[in-house]
Amino acid sequence: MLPGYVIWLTLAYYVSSALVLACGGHGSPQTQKEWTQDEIDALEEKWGVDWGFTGISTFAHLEHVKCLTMPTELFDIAIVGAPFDTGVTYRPGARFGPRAIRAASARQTSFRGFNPRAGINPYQNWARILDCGDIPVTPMDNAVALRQMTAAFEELGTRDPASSASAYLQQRPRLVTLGGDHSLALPALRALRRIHGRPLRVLHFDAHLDTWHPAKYPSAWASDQARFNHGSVFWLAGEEGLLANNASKPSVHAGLRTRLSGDDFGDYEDDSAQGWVRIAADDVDDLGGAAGVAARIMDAFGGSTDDPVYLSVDIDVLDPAFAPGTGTPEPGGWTTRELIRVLRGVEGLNLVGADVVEVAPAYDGGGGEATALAAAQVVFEILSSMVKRGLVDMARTSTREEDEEEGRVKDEL
Ligand SMILES: [Mn+2]
Repeated sequence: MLPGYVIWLTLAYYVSSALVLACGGHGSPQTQKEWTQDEIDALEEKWGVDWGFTGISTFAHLEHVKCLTMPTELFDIAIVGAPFDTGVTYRPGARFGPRAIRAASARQTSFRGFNPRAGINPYQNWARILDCGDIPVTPMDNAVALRQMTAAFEELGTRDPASSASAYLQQRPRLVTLGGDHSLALPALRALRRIHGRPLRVLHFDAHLDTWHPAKYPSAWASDQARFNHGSVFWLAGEEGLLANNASKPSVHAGLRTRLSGDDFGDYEDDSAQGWVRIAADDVDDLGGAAGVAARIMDAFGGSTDDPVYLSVDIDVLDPAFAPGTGTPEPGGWTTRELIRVLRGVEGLNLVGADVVEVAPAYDGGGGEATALAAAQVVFEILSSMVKRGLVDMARTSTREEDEEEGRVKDEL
């Protein structure tokens, strides 16, 4: 005996099929119509533009391609989510960071994307910027997750660039990762070290050092796997030779204010031994504001150097008043405006990769999206800087070529 609903469903199917057949005389189905380009264009004009609050959530309404399964898809800048959060020491939840940042980026659109602080619209310039979706990182096994992220970054970063401008400059596509906890910086640096064939310099915004010697987490339960965590990520990178750090080419932390281990400055000594320069959150007062912090950073990098730089922004660099939704909040941080101004002040750096990490929206409270909004703005500033630096590189390269040509002409005279 069939259940009653099956009989009703079967009956409904036959009745609707009969109706479709009966109505067949009204013309061929729309799917078989031959659409002209003009008609398609008219549809695009009527329905193709999204409001900030409409549409499927991608970063800044950018085109979404799952780039890892589409190897022929080219881009100049990839935005990719790494929803990994099983390397945290306090609040978990940054696996929901990428989707929160995408949602909070909704008011960014290419047609209203002009960045008045930078003087360009990164979405309407030479670079093809794609939302490449997420790396499907396992939450079950951190060793596998590390391999997955490394492989994904390397695959995306070795792809040919989309624009002739990038190709002209012989540059690889740039990667901007939405975290995820800070652990993801290790696979990113491993991949970039291989892609660029040399160690990188890091500009690291954070309340914390993240160069903690793993042995400083006290435990009777010895574990090699536990070394890979969000507080030791740059210590590991230093040990692996991924960082260029030495006295003349240091990496830089900015926004520090964390408590240290034990009862001395031992953590700072470990940090200095790995070639880092430290700028504290309080320095924003002593250096005369955000511009002074930016100047100190540029001074440490030696100006607008060609050295490949990885920019890593832990959103906890902001005060919990501005970014409460994060893994390890520390009172006494910068305002969002101060961070934006520091980022604008260092736009001359050669950013080959970047991340915005530790956005844990569950702690944002009240649905106001404060932390994710800040993170989305940081990504916007990073994109602006990457696109702008590309323009500078192009101008410089063509000037150099002209100079060489003129030089040759002079030689002939
Ligand atoms: Mn941190």
